[in-house]
Amino acid sequence: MSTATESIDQLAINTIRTLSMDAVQAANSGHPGTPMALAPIAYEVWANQMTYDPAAPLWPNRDRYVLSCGHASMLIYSMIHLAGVHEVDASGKSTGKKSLTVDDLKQFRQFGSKTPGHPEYKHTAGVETTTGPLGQGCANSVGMAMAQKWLASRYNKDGFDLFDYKIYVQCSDGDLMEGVACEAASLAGHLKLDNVCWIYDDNEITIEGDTSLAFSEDVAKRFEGLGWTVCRVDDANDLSALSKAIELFKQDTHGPTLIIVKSVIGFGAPNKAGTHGAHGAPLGEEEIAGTKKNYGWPNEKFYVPDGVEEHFTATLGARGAEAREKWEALLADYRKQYADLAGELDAILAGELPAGWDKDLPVFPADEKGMATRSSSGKTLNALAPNLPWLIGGSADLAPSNNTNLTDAGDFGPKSYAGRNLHFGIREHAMAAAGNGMALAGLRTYVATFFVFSDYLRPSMRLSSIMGLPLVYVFTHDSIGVGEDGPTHQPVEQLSAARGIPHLIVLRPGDANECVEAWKVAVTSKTQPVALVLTRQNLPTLCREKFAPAAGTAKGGYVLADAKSGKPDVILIATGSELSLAVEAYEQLTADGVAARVVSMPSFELFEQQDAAYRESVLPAAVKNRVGVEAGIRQGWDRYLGFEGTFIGMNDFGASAPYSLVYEDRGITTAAVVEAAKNQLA
Ligand SMILES: Cc1ncc(C[n+]2csc(CCOP(=O)(O)OP(=O)(O)O)c2C)c(N)n1
Ligand SMILES: [Mg+2]
Repeated sequence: MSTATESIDQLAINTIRTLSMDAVQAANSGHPGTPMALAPIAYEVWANQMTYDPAAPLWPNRDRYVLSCGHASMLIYSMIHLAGVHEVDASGKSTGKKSLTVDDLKQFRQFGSKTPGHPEYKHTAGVETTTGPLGQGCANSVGMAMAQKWLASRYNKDGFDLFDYKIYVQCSDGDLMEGVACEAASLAGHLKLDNVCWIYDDNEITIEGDTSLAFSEDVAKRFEGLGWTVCRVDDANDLSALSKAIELFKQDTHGPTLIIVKSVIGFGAPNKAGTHGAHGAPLGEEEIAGTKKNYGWPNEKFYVPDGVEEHFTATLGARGAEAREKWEALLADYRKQYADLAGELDAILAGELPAGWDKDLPVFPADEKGMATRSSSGKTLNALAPNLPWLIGGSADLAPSNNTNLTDAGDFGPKSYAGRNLHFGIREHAMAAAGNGMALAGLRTYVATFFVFSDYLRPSMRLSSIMGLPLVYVFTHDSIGVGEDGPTHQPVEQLSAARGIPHLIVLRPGDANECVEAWKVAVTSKTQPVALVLTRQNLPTLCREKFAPAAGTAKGGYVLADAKSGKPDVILIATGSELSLAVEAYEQLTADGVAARVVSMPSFELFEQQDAAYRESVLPAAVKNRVGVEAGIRQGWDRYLGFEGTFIGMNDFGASAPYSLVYEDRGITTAAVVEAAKNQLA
């Protein structure tokens, strides 16, 4: 390394540091110490290792950089600024402007800025995924790596290596303490994902102090046990050691790589190294002035020395542009030879569905005995799969119960990445986080488990929503209808809890044909995750000549059966498995001369998206006699029932017994609905 390069390296690294210090100071909040210490690592990855074109931040074959320790957000913002990453418009095209200007850095953590407290996907070009909840970025990266492998298996051809990108993750003690990252690491090791590299900042400090307070395991041994290649860099400032470690990763074809790097938090600030001050709070003006003096810098805020941006343009920029141009030429040739596959790629990247995706969807005939919605879901999924080749997913070891297996689609595993059946093992949280990573690549991904275990993956489901990723959650065994497995396996509050996540569409179809409609909603959703909540037990398949068409499902709520006059005195509202109770009650009430209406309400969220006139037509404000029935808690139902409505549902955990007995015991029965309706009228 010549002195000239050495000095530009150091100049660039110190610029990352000073920008981070200045931004945190200006915001008077945030973490300056970690970006300062990790600046050389980010520098090495961006300037010398990643294949990434700042002018095309969404180029499909770009290497991904994930800052899993999102509290160090000024690190990625400094990189985005210095590397000159372009802003993109809604269609993903460069606007030619910078994603982040110095002014954006000055607005760090301010309302409406492009530099929020933690990195947010879609908000800032150059941010690949939303991070902040420790562990999530690590687990996302495993899904990103799975997506790369699958894309390569399906679309790479001889002479056409369209997908060979790698994923670099910077992570911290907190990331590696989190269970979700360990689940994901275990999965990555099993799958032998040699395209993902975690660079772990072993700085021996977290918020409460020295990691020895709570963390004394041998991380290297753990990861070796998980099937990772582990290497060490003793000093985060040693660029040549970092470069060697990353070279090892690039050559390793055995599995994922963990690079354990020793750093000192706040390195570069003379006095605050290792103190809380450098950790979760600004350094202070005096400290910053001292540091800048040490660097031989002017005491100027947000100062970027000449040559630094140019250096990134000459390294990352030149390398990335060349690779991208080559790739685009390659894709143009690919188009000629593999027009159909190229067409698929266009659709994937645009978030579109192929023509005819819905042509084989089933229509289920009326049937008293009926079938479980988990079964109609499995049939629907298998009718979709052949016509939607990038529909891919799996379960946390419950595929036979969730009915998520795709016939003839093969398994995705360490020996072949071509299959579309994913096997997450019993790792619900990592499953959802990896699902997010796959959805980020444009794959129509679904993940599955028992509904009660949605609690195990909830933090990642929340992030699907925050990021606007249309990940599909297939949750079966949706209530006390589970029966004999008992209260630990019977969801009670989970429906209400799922509805509590903004933007998540929760859909609990009431029969087989509503289930088909629910899948249509799921597959066509572009910016909202969808949770399908499905039964274990059989439900009657309603006669759609007698009752309204199941297409009403897409509106979230619809009039399934009405009073002859069209002017009901009482409205019965039900979801999922309780819909048939409401229908039976309706028939009894009608026979007794009561003017009743049944509203099927598979999705509160979709119903709320309808205009006021439609909602009024389904639930006329004047009709105050209302009965809601759902085998869950009342929370959330008051919106439709008001103060005076009656709710028939759960207010305690279930019990281990044949499910019909549990329903009986908890008073969720047709007779109870009839009685409640009559009491309403009285
Ligand atoms: C899931 C989760 N829990 C808690 C936090 C709050 N938090 C932010 S940073 C941090 C710990 C920081 O320690 P470390 O991960 O070692 O990062 P470093 O301070 O070394 O940069 C915590 C607990 C969080 N962001 N995510
Ligand atoms: Mg730490």
